[in-house]
Amino acid sequence: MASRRGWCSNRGVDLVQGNSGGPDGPARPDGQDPADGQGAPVGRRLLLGTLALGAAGLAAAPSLQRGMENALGAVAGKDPTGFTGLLPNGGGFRYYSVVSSVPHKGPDDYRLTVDGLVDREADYTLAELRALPQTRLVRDVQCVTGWRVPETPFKGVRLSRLLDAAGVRSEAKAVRFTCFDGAYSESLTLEQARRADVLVALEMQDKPLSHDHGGPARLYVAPMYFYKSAKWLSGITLTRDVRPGYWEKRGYDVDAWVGRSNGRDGDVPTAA
Ligand SMILES: Nc1nc2c(c(=O)[nH]1)N[C@H]1C(S)=C(S)[C@@H](COP(=O)(O)O)O[C@H]1N2
Ligand SMILES: [Mo]
Repeated sequence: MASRRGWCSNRGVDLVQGNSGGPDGPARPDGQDPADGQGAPVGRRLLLGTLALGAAGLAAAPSLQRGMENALGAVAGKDPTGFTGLLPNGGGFRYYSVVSSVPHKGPDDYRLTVDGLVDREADYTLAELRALPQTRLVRDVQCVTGWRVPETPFKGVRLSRLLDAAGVRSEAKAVRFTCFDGAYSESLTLEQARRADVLVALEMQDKPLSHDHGGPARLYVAPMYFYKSAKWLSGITLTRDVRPGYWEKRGYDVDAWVGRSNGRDGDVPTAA
């Protein structure tokens, strides 16, 4: 478990990390409090180092960004998986981003590319994605840090449809996802990616995906912890091997089945 210390070392929101756990349960997959220092001298040191860095980062941030962080900070809980605040009217959802600001994209400038080990590269506009057959799924959303939102509808295009359209070459064994926030990434094996409950989601809770929730399009991987569901999706690349994503390079499981990974065996699976 030692390798998992210090996951939270990223944003200025670390400034609010005194109240570990927040209103929604344990802050870490193993339920330990990273700030209590008990049996975790390294974690404690890392957290304090982060506090200093976070404060410096915040002081240097442009004022607009600072304003946003303050607004979020007012309602922020704490969480190791990124900069977080409760979303107003979010029905229990938390807002996550590993960067402090993300460009807004819509029908005029959103693009989703499919490339890598494919026969036909593709570049979809939002209108083109909307014109494809849509699949609606209703499952619980489960974050690896403990919070869960029951029966949340997601709707969008099955990822398998986009893969089939691109003609996946036989050498391809995995899929890498990139995001227009410029920082986040995710990955799935090809077999996982072809599951019927993996979508490029355009709607959540029966409304177009809001910017905060990763709109206009995000990945939605129903059977896995929510960090697999990359927001602001912009690229789908077929690769030979699984390339660990942003959080996976920082200690989270690549195969992130709810209830069977990340040491969270008590979670009820979100899909069959
Ligand atoms: N691009 C991007 N996608 C992301 C994240 C992120 O920081 N950036 N955080 C992940 C995590 S840890 C969670 S729990 C969910 C949160 O989604 P929400 O902000 O819509 O609640 O997004 C996942 N996808
Ligand atoms: Mo998360």
